[in-house]
Amino acid sequence: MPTLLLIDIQNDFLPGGALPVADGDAVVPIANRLIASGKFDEILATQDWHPAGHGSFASEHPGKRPGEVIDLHGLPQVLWPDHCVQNTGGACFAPGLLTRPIRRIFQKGTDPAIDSYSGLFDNGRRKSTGLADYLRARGTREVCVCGLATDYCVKFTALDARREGFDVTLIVDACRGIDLSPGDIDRAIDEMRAAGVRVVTSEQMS
Ligand code: VGL
Ligand code: ZN
Repeated sequence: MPTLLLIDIQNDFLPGGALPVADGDAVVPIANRLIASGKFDEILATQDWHPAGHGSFASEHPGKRPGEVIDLHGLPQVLWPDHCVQNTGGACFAPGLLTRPIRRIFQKGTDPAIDSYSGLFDNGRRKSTGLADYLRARGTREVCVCGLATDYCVKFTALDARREGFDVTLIVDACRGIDLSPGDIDRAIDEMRAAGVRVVTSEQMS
């Protein structure tokens, strides 16, 4: 049976949060149905988990605004509002998410000098979160990915998991995206498909 990966279903990505994803709260009941479905061996989650003053925060770069792209220590970096600061309410899981079945949480974005969209590696692929090794140690071959945001952390997690040799399924209705440039979400889904990610709806999972 596959493992379900819940990506960044955190308050700051919900409507009213610091980096709100439109309709982001809609993934919670869908994720809950998947969690309770009995179709998954194991439930794992990621959390965006930035220190205050993270390099991806526009507030750290005088004169820059969220949405602008800068060079951050050699990598292109979209600047974001301050979000998911460690141990703040914004970094907590969404209210109502069935968190008890989550066996392990992998936190990312903890290094102030580099962002980490993927749940497996930072954006420079320098440091691992331990998720890939964890899955291999458990003998997991297939992961199903859902959460926030489709065009950032969900996409980078799915692509890294493919690159690491896992079978990857995107549960597309259990994701919402940012669409900083209109079409980003659709392009992200195309990119995942092209990399061999299976794209299904939560209904098709049953
Ligand atoms: C995310 C932007 C910045 C995400 C995290 O979870 O998709 N997006 N940090
Ligand atoms: Zn972030």
